[in-house]
Amino acid sequence: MIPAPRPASSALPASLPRAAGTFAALFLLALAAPEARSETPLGTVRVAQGLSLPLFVTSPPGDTARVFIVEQRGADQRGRIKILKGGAVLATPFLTTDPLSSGNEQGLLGLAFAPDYATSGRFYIYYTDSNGMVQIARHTVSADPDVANPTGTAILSIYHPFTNHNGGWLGFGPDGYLYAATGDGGSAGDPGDRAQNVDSLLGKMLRLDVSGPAYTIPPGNPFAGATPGRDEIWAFGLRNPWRPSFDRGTGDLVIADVGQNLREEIDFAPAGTGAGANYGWRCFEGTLPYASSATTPCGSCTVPACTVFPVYEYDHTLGRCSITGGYVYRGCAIPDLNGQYFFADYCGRQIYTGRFQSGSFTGLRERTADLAPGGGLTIGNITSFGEDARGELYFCDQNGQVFKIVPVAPLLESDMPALRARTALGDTLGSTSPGNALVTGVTPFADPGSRIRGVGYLRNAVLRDCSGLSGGCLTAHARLDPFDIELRACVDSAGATLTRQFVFTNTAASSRPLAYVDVVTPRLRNEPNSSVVASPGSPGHTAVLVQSNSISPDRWIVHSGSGSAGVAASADVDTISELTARVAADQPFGGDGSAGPADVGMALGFDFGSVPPAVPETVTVVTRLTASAPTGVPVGGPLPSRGELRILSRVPFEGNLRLELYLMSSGPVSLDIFDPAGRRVRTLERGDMPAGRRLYSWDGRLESGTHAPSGVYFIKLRTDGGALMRRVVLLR
Ligand SMILES: [Ca+2]
Ligand SMILES: [Ca+2]
Repeated sequence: MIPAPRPASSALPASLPRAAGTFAALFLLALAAPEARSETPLGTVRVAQGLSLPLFVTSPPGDTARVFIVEQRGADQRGRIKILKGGAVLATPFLTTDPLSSGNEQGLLGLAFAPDYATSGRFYIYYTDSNGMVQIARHTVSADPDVANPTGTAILSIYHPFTNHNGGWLGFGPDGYLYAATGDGGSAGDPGDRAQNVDSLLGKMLRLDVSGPAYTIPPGNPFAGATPGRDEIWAFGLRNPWRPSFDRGTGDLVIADVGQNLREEIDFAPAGTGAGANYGWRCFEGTLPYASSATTPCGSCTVPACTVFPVYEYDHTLGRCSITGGYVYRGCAIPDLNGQYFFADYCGRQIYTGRFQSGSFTGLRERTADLAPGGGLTIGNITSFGEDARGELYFCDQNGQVFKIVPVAPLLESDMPALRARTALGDTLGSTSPGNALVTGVTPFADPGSRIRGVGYLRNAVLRDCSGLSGGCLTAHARLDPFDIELRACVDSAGATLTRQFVFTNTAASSRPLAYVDVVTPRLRNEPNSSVVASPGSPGHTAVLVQSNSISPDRWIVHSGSGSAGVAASADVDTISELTARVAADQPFGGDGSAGPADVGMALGFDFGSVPPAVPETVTVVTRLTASAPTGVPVGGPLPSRGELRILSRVPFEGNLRLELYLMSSGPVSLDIFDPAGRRVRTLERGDMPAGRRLYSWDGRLESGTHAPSGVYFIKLRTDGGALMRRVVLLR
């Protein structure tokens, strides 16, 4: 179990003073500032049970299909990593370690996937081996993505004198370096005075560059090189850091450090800071003086400027005895929890939230009752929190259970960038980087009747993905204060249409203005004048845009939409340079001055005027591809006599697109993927091939390895006997 009951400390003075413990913000042009809203009720669902001492939960970056659970130790003393996938824990572990040491704080303690795990397959584990040594090792995934190669490579070994206080957290920082939190070596009161000793790796936060075969010291490590102290150390003065984390939204580092007998604490380092920080132990337990140190680089424990005190500490009342650190919530299922840090006490089983603000921790709130799972289930001693690829939070307990924190009424699952990315078929306008997300799917505009003025974006928006994809339909739920938005987008292969329906509901107490602009940048023919604009109908009716397609000029896209009664519609077409200029003039957004790679921008606007509270307003937009179905249908022309290409996956596809190539006779072949602008984005095959059948899959990535945006792509097979194309739709 984690952690051990602590022996009473003889170093503790008899009397000590009790220290005092001390939806994304949307940027809207036309709408009023967001109003205070009632908070989403929280709940807990059990997602796994029957595990053997689970004590960590994580996912590889971008892997929204799987959650990995660390088992500290089984009856055979082996640690395991198991995969939760499709609602069940897979029978075959992802990884099984050798037998480990069996102290109740020992075993397999940490797991971190490399930021480039999708391509490198590298991940790192932290464990105590059968001799009690702390080991950090690198492993790699096997050809089966659900199974790791069993044999790892030792990265770092640290002698550990006692069985307790092993630390055990691993995590990659926003700087790409691996951070590892070690404990002070154990026993009680840090008898070896190791946490203050910068020649020891114990009681430290370490920072390693693991991008090469062996680790190297990142530039900027405070004790690197000739500076006295171990080069690996990032920060020191920690007792038993149990579950630090990086805030995925800000890059801030949070360290929960388990105290001795009086104080549990949370240390905080804003992003880009914290090098060489002395978090105080064993000079201080929390803010309470604890003991002297013969090794502190400060020369003495009484140099206050030398110690970074916790931003929050609590005492051992209420049955509390050991902090379990968690995460700053950055998921999308519970937007009003954005920025709230979750943590728990292992012994008292309380769960709390609060917010890091201007160097302090504010708004502490107990969530234990909120998160009671009900249904006869009880939460045991909480050993860890976890964060999945979407930023949703989990926690696990010593009874073998893993719980997920969920909204009781999951109405709001997505913010706007995700909505845009998932729905704008063929539309890559705008960056999907946090803080730079153009909102082209739904956006208010300032001046009714103006052109694209009012293309909106979410200031500080974080790209998240809680959308649901079922059949050919995507559903998403968003909030653009004060409007709730329900989205349903469906691809009809037979009808060759994409139908998007938005239902806006004003949640404010009074009427509010609402306007909707649908910006489409289909990157059609390269010359803007090829666009044909059919004038919008009279107010309250339909607007139609027609453009030809650069890939196949004989085909046409008809973009039409209609609003409810009294809605004014307008339509407009811009070249990309005009669009960029408009966007830059209206809403400059940091770090990305380009509206996107599109050649032509089209905008279709609906102005609802002033919308009363609680009246659903609906917009339906149909994008029709008149000459071909949007799914796997040959683009046209005679098929090459010597080859055939079939799409095996259901389209639109989300993960892997499976293809079957059949060649009648051997010869040169190229198999490439193009975007709608005709640019080759990925090559799957190039060279001579024998006759016969061969399977391929496209993982939805560009040649650079990054994820291709949602949209239309063309798979082009070229043989010496001709070429053919298949059209597919990728939805993220
Ligand atoms: Ca050094
Ligand atoms: Ca401290």
